[in-house]
Amino acid sequence: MAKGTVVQKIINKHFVYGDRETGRPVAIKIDQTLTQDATGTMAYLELEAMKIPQVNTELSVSYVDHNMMQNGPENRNDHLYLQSVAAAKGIKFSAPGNGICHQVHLERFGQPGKTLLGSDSHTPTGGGIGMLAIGAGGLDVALAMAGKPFRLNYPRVIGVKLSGQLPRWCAAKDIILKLLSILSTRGNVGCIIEYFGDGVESLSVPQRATVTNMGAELGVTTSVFPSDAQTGQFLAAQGRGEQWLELKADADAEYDRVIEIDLNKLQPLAACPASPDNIKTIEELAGTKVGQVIIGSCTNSSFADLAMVAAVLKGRQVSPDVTLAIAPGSRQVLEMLSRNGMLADMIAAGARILETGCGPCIGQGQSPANGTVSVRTFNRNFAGRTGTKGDQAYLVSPETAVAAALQGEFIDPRKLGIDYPAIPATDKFLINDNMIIMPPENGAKVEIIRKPTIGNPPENGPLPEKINGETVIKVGDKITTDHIMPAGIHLKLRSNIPAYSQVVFECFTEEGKPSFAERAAAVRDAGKHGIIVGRDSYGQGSSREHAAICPMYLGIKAVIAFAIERIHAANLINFGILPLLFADPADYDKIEEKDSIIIENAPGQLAAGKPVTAVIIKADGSEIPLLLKHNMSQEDIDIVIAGGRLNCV
Ligand code: MIC
Ligand code: SF4
Repeated sequence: MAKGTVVQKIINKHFVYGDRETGRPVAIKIDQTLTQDATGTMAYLELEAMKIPQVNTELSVSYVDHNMMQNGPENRNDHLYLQSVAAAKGIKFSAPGNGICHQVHLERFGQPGKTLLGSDSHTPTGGGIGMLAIGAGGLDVALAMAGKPFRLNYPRVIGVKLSGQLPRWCAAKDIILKLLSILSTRGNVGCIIEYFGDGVESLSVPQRATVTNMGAELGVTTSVFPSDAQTGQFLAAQGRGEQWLELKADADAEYDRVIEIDLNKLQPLAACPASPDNIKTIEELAGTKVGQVIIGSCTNSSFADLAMVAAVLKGRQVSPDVTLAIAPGSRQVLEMLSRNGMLADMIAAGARILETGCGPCIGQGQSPANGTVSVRTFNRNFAGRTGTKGDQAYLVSPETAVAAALQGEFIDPRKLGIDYPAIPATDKFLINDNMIIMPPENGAKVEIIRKPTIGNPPENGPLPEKINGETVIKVGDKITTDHIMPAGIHLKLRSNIPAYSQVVFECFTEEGKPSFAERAAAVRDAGKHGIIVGRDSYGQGSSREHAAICPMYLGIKAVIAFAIERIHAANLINFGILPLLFADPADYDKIEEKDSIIIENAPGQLAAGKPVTAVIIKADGSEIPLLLKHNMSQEDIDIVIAGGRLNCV
């Protein structure tokens, strides 16, 4: 049971209540929170609904990094709301342009041994500095800001033993791509990854953060590195040396499973369309023509990453068949590159410099042309996320990306014929926190700015006695929250639930046929309850709670699948939607869209560890019994019965 691990030590230190047995719920104290704008507006509206005068954490930061296009007033309206609510509630505000939440948090606020809860699935980036950093829905983060403990299932700890050193031109990205090829994106719910072994020592904090960041794609709760001399060096270089503490597993630590990766044997890798676990070596892809290269995102835009890119580009020319775009992860990185002249080397080589933020990673611009290959240093390549239907997005290291940009096709960077460049030392980062706006002493006097595009969190009634359900949609395996709630051009609707709800499952709407929203409305108007049927690993990816709020708004009462991913399952519960599982997967084939699914005495049937009986009624009136299960604790059950967590607090 994972004794003597870093994970166990941090959980023990933050333990509030629960059962420290694998798979059982435990509640931990949260030291720090972060939000970003796309999930943050809803989180702060929820915090306001709780009537908490000031946050109850050691540190809470509100970042603006996702919605920065400002096409129309919505984005800026959100920013003004976020800045004013931060001032009112005692939260630091990182203004648009200051950088991507995970990158800035690592640079300026991350501390070994602390817990961090963030309303973004890549919050585990903080594991690179030895934090227990977990992604969650906005409502869970709002509750943490209110001082409530966070509930998780006591994890299975997977120890990943790293040995050796990364060969030249192989990168931290290749470590996590290798691990994705071993563990895949499904089946890892309830696990935490802990890195150990002598291979850890040579990895810098930003390299470790690349690994823990993309650990989100494994579907694990989080990933964590020990805090050692590298951590101390990074903190000192950020002017925060006094925040270092050593944190390592005991020599006889026990992991629930151990995976070994020999860094010496790694090769440059890519995640091929359309899943982060579809891994091939660059050698296998060599010669494939590339139309676009983008370097950036919270996975790969540290100073060292971009300095390497600049040094490779210096005096060279981007292939005329490629557009190369670079989005530095933080203003610290951008300012350092511009002061030391490396930005000029990028520009001279033909790079297009984008604003510091998420940008193309969340489909905000730079959509590739139809039928062309896009090579990105990002962490997700779900179908359509680039904004182009049928896109072909490959996820790679900055080394592989810059090589493709020069060559116009995939090439193993070791074959470029270039010596690996020397990168300027980072014993001192440039520190300029003037875009982090501190809250005033007395927040009570602050006026919260609410422009007309800022809505309210929708309300929900208690769970009905009888779920008189109808299957509104039946989907397959690995449905991501990007499928459920598209971002890209719709991202600006995040503060307006009625409008955003219209695009639920948009990717499955066929031309000329009614949308999911229209079908769900028809079910609701007929006095019935909407049901979503899925298969394995339903709700992968983004933490966006809109993937629960908008279906709730449309009258959905249950999701039935083989397995539901952690953050999404928690979001469903938080908004009063039942996360149910097939007791017998063969029943999936017996259900068709429009079939009725009836659950009599729903609240009465729900008890921890007990099955739920239901019946499928086919179009011809025939009935098929259906047995369902769930993983909800008694606390979860009470929340769903109440119609969601806001009704309980
Ligand atoms: C993402 O990478 O998908 C996002 C956009 O950062 C999301 C959050 C969101 O949807 O706002 C995430 O990872 O949680
Ligand atoms: Fe932003 Fe992309 Fe990171 Fe999500 S994964 S936080 S969209 S950079």
